[in-house]
Parts: sequence; C-alpha cells; structure tokens
Amino acid sequence: MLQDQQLQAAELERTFIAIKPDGVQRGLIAEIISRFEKKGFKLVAIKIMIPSKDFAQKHYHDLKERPFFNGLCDFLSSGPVVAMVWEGEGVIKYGRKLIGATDPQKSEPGTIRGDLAVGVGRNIIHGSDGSETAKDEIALWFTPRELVSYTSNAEKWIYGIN
Ligand code: IDP
Ligand code: MG
Repeated sequence: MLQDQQLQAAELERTFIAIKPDGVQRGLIAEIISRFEKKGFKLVAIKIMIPSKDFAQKHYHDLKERPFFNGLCDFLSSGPVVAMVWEGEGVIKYGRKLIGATDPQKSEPGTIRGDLAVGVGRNIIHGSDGSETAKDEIALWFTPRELVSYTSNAEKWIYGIN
C-alpha cells in the first residue's frame, strides 16, 4: 500500500498521449480515452488542435533522419489531433503497454494498436517513450496553466489509500 508521500510522488508521473488524425477521423477518441481512464489513470490536460507542419517536425525531431519523417509530419499536421496528458503511477511505461508496438502488425491483441489499427503509418496514437521525452512533449504541446492538478475521488480505490 502506498503512503501519502509515495502517492504524491507517483501522481506526479505524467505522459503525453496524442490521438493522431487517423484515430480522430475514425471515431476512436472515446474508445482510446476510455482505455486510459478505465485503467485508473487520470486525465490532467486535453485539447484538440491541427498542428502545423513545423510543429509536427518539432514533435518528431528525434526521427528527422528517418526516411518516413517528411510523410509522418505531413500526416500529423493533416487534421485534428487530440492532445492529452495522463497522470498516474507508472503511466509512461504502462501507457506504452496499453498502446502496443509501433507496428500494429506486431502489437498484441488487447492493446490499442493491436485492436484498432493495421498499418505502421496509420497507428492512431502517440505516447511518450520515457520520462525526458514526456517532459519535453508535455512542454511542447501544453502551457503549464493547461495542466490541471486535482485529486480524484477514485484514487483511494485505485492506490489503496484509506
Ligand atoms: P512510436 O510511435 O511507437 O513511439 P516511433 O519509432 O517513435 O514509434 O515512430 C513514430 C511514428 O512514426 C510511429 O508511431 C509511426 O506512425 C511512424 N513510423 C515508425 N516507423 C515507421 C515506418 O517504418 N514507416 C512508416 N512510418 C513509421
Ligand atoms: Mg516514439
């Protein structure tokens, strides 16, 4: 059972999750949010926006040497994206588990990409891959005032605090 202080520290872990234009156009917003919400993670920021190509290039800057970089950035900026920050114990690593492998052909059934996507270039969702990227991506997509810190009534049932 986590003590109050540990819970506070755990709560501070945040990750950046985005539903890409294909997920939005395919009507999968609620389905994807629901998987994070039902797990017990807490939504602390959300907005819908169409990123510019320049913004997409910033988001994917780590991949700029890859042959698919240009097409990927064109795609991310081709329509509305739902940008979110989710909070919870282990949310960065477990969020990636919920999402599944990059190539939906290799994602396990039960994961978001495994259940809902087929092609690697249209894999519907993005999730930060580590604590540094999470920090950078949250700062790129959101201002500090857009991040809402609050206690959920469900937390004592999720973390076992009485
Ligand atoms: P991730 O989204 O699982 O973290 P990354 O390697 O960071 O995967 O790649 C970012 C995105 O670039 C992927 O989600 C996918 O949409 C796209 N991508 C990755 N590899 C390929 C590829 O081989 N061909 C086309 N698109 C790719
Ligand atoms: Mg990645």
